[in-house]
Amino acid sequence: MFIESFKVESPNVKYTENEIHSVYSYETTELVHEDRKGTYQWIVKPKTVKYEFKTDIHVPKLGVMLVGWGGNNGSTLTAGVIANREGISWATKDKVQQANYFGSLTQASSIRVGSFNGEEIYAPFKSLLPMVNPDDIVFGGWDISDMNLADAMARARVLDIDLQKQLRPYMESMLPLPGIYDPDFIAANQGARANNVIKGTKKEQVQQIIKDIREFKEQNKVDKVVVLWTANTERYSNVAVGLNDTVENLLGSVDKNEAEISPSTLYAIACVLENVPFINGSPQNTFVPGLIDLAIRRNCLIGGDDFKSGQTKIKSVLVDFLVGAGIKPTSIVSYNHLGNNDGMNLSAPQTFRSKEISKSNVVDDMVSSNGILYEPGEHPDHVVVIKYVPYVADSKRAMDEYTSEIFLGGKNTIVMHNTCEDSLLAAPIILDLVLLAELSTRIQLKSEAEGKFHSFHPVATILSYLSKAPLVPPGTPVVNALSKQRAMLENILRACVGLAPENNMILEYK
Ligand code: NAI
Ligand code: DG6
Repeated sequence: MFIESFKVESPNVKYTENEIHSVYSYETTELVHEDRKGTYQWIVKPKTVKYEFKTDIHVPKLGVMLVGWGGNNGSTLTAGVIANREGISWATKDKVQQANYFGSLTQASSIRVGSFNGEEIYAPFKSLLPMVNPDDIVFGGWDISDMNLADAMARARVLDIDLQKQLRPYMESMLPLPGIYDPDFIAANQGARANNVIKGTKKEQVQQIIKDIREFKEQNKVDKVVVLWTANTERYSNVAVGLNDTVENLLGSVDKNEAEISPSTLYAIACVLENVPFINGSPQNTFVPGLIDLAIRRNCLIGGDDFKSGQTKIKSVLVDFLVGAGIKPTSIVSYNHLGNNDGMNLSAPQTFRSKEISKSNVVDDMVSSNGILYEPGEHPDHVVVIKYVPYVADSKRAMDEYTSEIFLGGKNTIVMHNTCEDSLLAAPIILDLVLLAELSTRIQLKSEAEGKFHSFHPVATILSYLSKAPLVPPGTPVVNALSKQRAMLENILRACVGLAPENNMILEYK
């Protein structure tokens, strides 16, 4: 059975007119490796830590500024939100289609809240805590191409033509602000669309982005802004002592107009200085060490990297299943071809390399979790191929071959083929990223050992479910397995309303 909303009644939860306050027992373990009578033993001690969570229930008017607003993802997301807000329906060759938010974890998935008369009861994910309604988001942003959003939507060739016709009047007047363009960081084939660029030194470019954010906030009367990079994949920038390894060196390099500071890092610096959350939806190393330290110092949310939309999402489910079932993946080969502008940009070796890295590291945690299957340091062969095929446009083809060793040396090969508009997968993920980033800035917590409430660590691991290569604070484990990422996010939000983590035990019926 499905219910629309619920309220938790518990001595551990208090709803006031400003916040939800919950007291939460975190059940965890402490490990020690000790000499016990001459032999070293692992001792596991279960422990309970008391936490308190405080969630500000005032949902702000949210502005979202996209870097790369006029790209396929940016135009598709903007179009999709307007279509939902305006309740637009359109004729396809199959049926009359109604706008929806399918593919969004927050808007279209559900959580289990309990059992009632022997029936499982589910509620919308978004009913857990007060969240911004995506229909109310005000969009803006930058693009190095000056095309208005209606023409950008047509250029993307993603949406049905009848829908495009209805959306055009809403989108014609939406014009991207000039962006920071540096041809050294993206493919040379992007030069032709760069007709809308910010001039000046890197320092002046950062100042311009700050000015743009302030003006956007003011003009649209929004309470909060989140900035998200959905622009071209850049090449990796060099990380070097004296260049970008510390806050001082990074900011000093901007002052000195150092060539190696990438556009994405410049946008991110501007956001952190302005205390505006910044999320990176592409694979490059925008978050150089000096920038991560700056975000930590200023307690400003940063998150990324690279949207986990299709092939990698399935990989982080399938390999988790195989390794979890005691089956040993030994070779994973992932091909994809696509014909949109992203594919064209990725046809250059240096930008492809950024994507290859983020697509390749996604099975590490699953492999290292099973020492029965894998020797220390052993890894499956893992190859990623991306080809640009203009004809297929945004309709990406992904082909995967997983070969595994099974019982008694047998081999099992699974082959998968997936065809899908890439931007229709990415747009709801972008939505979730900005909605969850905003929500997480309204949550405070403290453990029993901490005197004061504090926000989550500024490096937002809570967004991992949506990222191919989750950015984590130094010394924090990276979790790629999709089910664990979802459980982490859901269980933290449950904790904020005093609900126990979903443990799937259903002991009531045992
Ligand atoms: P796109 O090429 O259609 O859009 C990117 C836009 O960014 C273009 O309009 C371009 O003019 C603009 N741009 C480039 N550099 C800029 C800068 N420095 N400042 C402002 N604007 C700039 O690409 P698409 O398909 O929208 O993808 C965007 C990004 O998202 C890519 O990096 C892609 O790799 C990444 N991504 C996409 C996924 C998907 O499923 N669609 C999944 C994972 C990541
Ligand atoms: C080709 O790989 C283009 C990329 O931008 C991908 O479409 C994107 O990274 C999505 O990757 P995945 O592996 O999540 O489908």
